Amino acid sequence: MKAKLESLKALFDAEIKKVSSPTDLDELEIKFLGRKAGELTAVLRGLKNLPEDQRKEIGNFANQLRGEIENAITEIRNQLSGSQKIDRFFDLTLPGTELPNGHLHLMTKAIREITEIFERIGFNRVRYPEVEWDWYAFEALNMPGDHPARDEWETFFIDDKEIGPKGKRLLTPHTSSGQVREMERKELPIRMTNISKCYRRQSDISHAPMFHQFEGLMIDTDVTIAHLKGVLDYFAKQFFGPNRTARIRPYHFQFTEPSFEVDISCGLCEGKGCRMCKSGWLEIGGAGMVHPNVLKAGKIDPKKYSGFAFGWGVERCYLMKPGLSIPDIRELYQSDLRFLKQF
Ligand code: FA5
Repeated sequence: MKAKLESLKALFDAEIKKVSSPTDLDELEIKFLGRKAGELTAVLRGLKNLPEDQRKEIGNFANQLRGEIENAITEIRNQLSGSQKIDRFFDLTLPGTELPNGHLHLMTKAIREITEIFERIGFNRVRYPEVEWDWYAFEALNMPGDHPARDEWETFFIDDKEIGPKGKRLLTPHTSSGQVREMERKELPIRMTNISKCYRRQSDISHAPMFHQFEGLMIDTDVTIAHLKGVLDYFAKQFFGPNRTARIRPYHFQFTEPSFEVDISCGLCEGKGCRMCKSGWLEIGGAGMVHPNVLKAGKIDPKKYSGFAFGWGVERCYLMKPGLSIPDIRELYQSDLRFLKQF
């Protein structure tokens, strides 16, 4: 048996020298180590029939030989694949593999566009906390603790029991919470846009539990509704197109007096009324003249100063742009690349 193994070794050493391609090597491997008809495999299988005293010695020798054959085959395989790479024709002029190019999320683009439009007329972008005190989100905005108007803001509270000097903590349900913070922080006059995430216990095709609002606030001496209307018209033209205008309708908010709802003329019928808009106008959000109680909460004298504020949803506003048709607002936040790549 040992003699048979030695002749196998001599045969392998001779044959591996003749190998010149991966196919030759595969054939050699099968010839010696193949599971069915490999010559060394057959010897290894026969070990169990040897007398006890020979089995150990011959077994060791056979296993050592198998290790040597395996190593030699691996080494030659590496050499062959290395040399193949070098031999292969390499065309330097071919274009490289292009890495996929990402792009900004639709809402990031919208926020940048809105920021720039207001910057051009001197409104600077600010940001205030998303985890807010009840005081800034409601109390300072003329909505005392048990006021029913609070229900309209379907709020997420952080911990109902934890009440500090500024009330409970909550996820801010609107960017109006930045109004009094801005009044506390800044010298007058104020011209700010606060664009931020807002949270409400709402979820359907036109409501997302997390969405964005942008809030405009201007406070100075002698600010009137005419200034508000001028800014709204300016925004309508810059954001939606030169033929669009804004209109205001009476409404009610606790923190503005008088209060309005703002509509933008429909882009399809330009205010005449069509199947899409019915009335010729599309509702965009709320606005009004800052309530004297809110100015007082921000330590501003309402006899000397006045101001306007407006607050709209970024998503709803952007989806009103011509040519965009998104059936469910929540799709914006499902991170589905097939959807997001379209924009
Ligand atoms: C407010 O939040 C007021 N703070 C707006 C305001 C500011 C009025 C300043 C006066 C002065 P309202 O709840 O209507 O108002 O929300 C304003 C806009 O936010 C809505 O018109 C809508 O575009 C958007 N919005 C509200 N809830 C959601 C939601 N769950 N998902 C998406 N957009 C929403």
